[in-house]
Amino acid sequence: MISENLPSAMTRRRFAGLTALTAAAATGLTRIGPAAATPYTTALVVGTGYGAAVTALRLGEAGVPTTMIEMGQQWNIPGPDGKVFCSTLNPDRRSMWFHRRTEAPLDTFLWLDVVNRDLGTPYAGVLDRIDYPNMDVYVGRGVGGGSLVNGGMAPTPQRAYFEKVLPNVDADAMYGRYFPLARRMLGVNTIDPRYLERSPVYQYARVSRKLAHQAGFRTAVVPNVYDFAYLEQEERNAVPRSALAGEVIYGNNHGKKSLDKTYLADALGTGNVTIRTLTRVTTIHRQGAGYLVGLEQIDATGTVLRRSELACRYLFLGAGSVGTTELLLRARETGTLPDLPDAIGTGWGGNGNVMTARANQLWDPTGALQSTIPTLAIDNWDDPVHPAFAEIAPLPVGLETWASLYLAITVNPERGRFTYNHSTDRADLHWSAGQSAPSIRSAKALFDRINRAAGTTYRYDLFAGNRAFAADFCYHPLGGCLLGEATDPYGRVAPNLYVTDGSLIPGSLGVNPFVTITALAERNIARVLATDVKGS
Ligand code: FAE
Repeated sequence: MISENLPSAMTRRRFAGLTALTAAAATGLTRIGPAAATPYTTALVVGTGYGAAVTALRLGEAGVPTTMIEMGQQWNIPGPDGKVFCSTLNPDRRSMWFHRRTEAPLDTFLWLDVVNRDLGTPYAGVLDRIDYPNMDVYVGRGVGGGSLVNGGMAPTPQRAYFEKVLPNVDADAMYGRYFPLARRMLGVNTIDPRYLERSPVYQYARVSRKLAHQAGFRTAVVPNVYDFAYLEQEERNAVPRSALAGEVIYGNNHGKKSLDKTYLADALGTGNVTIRTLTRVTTIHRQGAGYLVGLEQIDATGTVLRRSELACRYLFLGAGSVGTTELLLRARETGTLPDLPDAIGTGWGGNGNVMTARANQLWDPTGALQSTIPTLAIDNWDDPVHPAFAEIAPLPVGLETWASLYLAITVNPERGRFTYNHSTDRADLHWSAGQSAPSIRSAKALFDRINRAAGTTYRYDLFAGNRAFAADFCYHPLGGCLLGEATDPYGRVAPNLYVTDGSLIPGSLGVNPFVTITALAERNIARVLATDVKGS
């Protein structure tokens, strides 16, 4: 595991952290760290996704005793098939977070109900879909958050658009320091152009690129955190297959530098950071200069094992756009933190996500064996009316489909809003079907032009209701606790209470978001450590 996924110059600290993660998994412990229960921790970080992982590492490096609380599992123990994660082709209970059926974004194939599977008893799987009226939000669950289930695409946003979205963030510091730091820490790499041109596993990408160029569009190579050198070895059968074995949204067993291999391993390696898994933060109260959080620990079948409380001086929320917003709304509306800003819950967007597919001509096959790791995008971002950045996605079903699939990121000025629902104790997202219309219009403008130039059509067999476009789900939830509105310019929402994840970004970024979430978290924690955090 170690040699395959890490740069050769692995630090002693990362090695120590990886060893801690592995040892904890082997013994089945849910708590990675000293054995005694901790009633108090100097810093408490909720979640283990991008913002949380950055924050924990920097706190740990500064010598601050830090506890991370993660509601999902640590994904390190092989199942009966010898693998930690299941594939998209053969999903089992490991796939979904307490769902009775898989909920892949495609509903059917050739109108047949062959994509999704019944799962039996609900289980603490790795991918969750949180369903709201008109919008389903996909998120990762486990040590590493979204990094466990995402496609690894790691672009940096266009500076001009970033400056529009976050005008109060110093772009010079972001582009000069924090974006390069994030890319280096995350292990971002780019496919070898010769491999991209010759490999049958990227035939699907080349076909879409050719048709995009014919229609007058530009394409771009998108960097990734999947190790492309490993992928090349997969194709030669020199190593176990992952991207070539249909693994991605339910986890990759190999090749991907998810956060447990990078930031989190480094954080644990500082010796100051521990992680408690299968534990959900439920409530937040103020206590003295710090906070008291309510915890609920479950086993992997969902049985509640224990409810407890943990006090801290500094509380960092990295539970993701939905998770962090829900925690703060609950605290404000149930009166445990009544003075939180009114702006909490506002400014939500799905990064203009819309999925569509085209049917190609018979002379344009897309390949039976496809890499699950996307590497090209159609870049129509400079279109003044219908800007879109459309990732060329695989359809790795193991047989020739002549289909091209895309996940487009569009500019959608609509914003949703969360409110707290007292009867369910959850946040409700208010998003109307009409609010997705601008995304569909932008994607349609792009793909209508490709279809016209190629003499092709959309696929209507993949999304329920014979739709060509699906904009009722997103992979990129953003907003809910906007930087500079619900928080101060560095994520402070109240004294010693900070937001550190995708909820800071106002609904749209123009590209896949995790590099930006990481870089912004680096920027914010650098300031908070310099000015707020005092020893242990
Ligand atoms: P996130 O990674 O969601 O982590 C939040 C963590 O907090 C999770 O581990 C939760 O289980 C945990 N949590 C939530 N509530 C609680 C609670 N109350 N108590 C304890 N723990 C809690 O947050 N982005 C890209 O840039 N490139 C891609 O290629 C890409 N592909 C994607 C594909 C899929 C299928 C999905 C679902 C997402 C994809 N994304 C991609 C989005 C990306 O993973 C996402 O923006 C980041 O993971 C968000 O990072 P955060 O730090 O905000």
